[in-house]
Amino acid sequence: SGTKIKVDLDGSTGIAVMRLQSPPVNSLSLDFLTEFAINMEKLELDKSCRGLVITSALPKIFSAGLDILEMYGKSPEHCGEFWKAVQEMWLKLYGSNMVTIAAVNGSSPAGGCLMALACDYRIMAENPRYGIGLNETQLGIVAPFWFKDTMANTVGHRTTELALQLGLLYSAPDALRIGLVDQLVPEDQVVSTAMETMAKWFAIPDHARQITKSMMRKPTIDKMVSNRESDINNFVSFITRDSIQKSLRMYMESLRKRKA
Ligand code: CO8
Repeated sequence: SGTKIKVDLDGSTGIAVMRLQSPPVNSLSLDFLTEFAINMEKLELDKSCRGLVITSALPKIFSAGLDILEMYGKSPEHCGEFWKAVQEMWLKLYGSNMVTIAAVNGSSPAGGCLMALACDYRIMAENPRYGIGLNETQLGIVAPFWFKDTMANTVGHRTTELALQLGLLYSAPDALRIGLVDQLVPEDQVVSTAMETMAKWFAIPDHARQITKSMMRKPTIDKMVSNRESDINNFVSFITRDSIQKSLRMYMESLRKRKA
């Protein structure tokens, strides 16, 4: 198995903890996404596993979202393969039969936010310096329809309209206020609270919960699956445009300048 994600399954509790450990910022590279998919497949098939907690092994950052370097200066073929892997991550997580809880112990922009949104429940560290949201427009790019749908399914249409147009990154308290996360706890209690929360979800019979989850999410998943090829084509033609490549370059430079 790989090295960017560490999974510990406790057979006695039925809970797997997935720790993202891809420094410096847990960006979702093609390698990372491939490892994620393999781990999800294993856990999904493992009858001793009923619940999954996703958290970060890095300080201050849950995930910086998609790896910008996978989208910058790359061939259309590479971009297409990368996008397919991003779709796969979402399909596996949003459609999981397990109880999935995001233990968001740091910042979680864009694709990081999508990953948290695809879980059943989100617990975030109460630190107001941590931001979460779909900030794509700030990079000059557009969140695809299924990012938008996942957000709207969580916080509603109007809030999503504001959040996506303005590319808002919400502080942890604001994220709680709009329902983007479900609960804030002190930083050192994010994972332990996720484990406690899991017990509540485990008290519900799996089959009834799974059918209900599927009923809520299937239309959104079906829509993406039936548009999967065109979504890849759209992404590739959009991301390889000169103007968009220029936006990405400027954004990466702004990240560097911010530091200097
Ligand atoms: N991809 C690649 N590299 C990254 C990324 C990223 N997403 N984020 C940060 N890095 C790099 C930085 O450039 C930096 O590299 P270097 O050391 O070489 O300068 C290194 O990681 C460390 O970053 P910081 O110094 O910025 O670390 P901080 O702890 O100060 O901040 C943050 C961490 C808050 C995560 C900050 O790095 C940040 O805001 N990053 C950008 C996050 C972001 O905006 N991600 C959006 C990615 S796009 C996406 O996920 C969805 C796209 C949908 C596509 C739709 C197209 C059609």
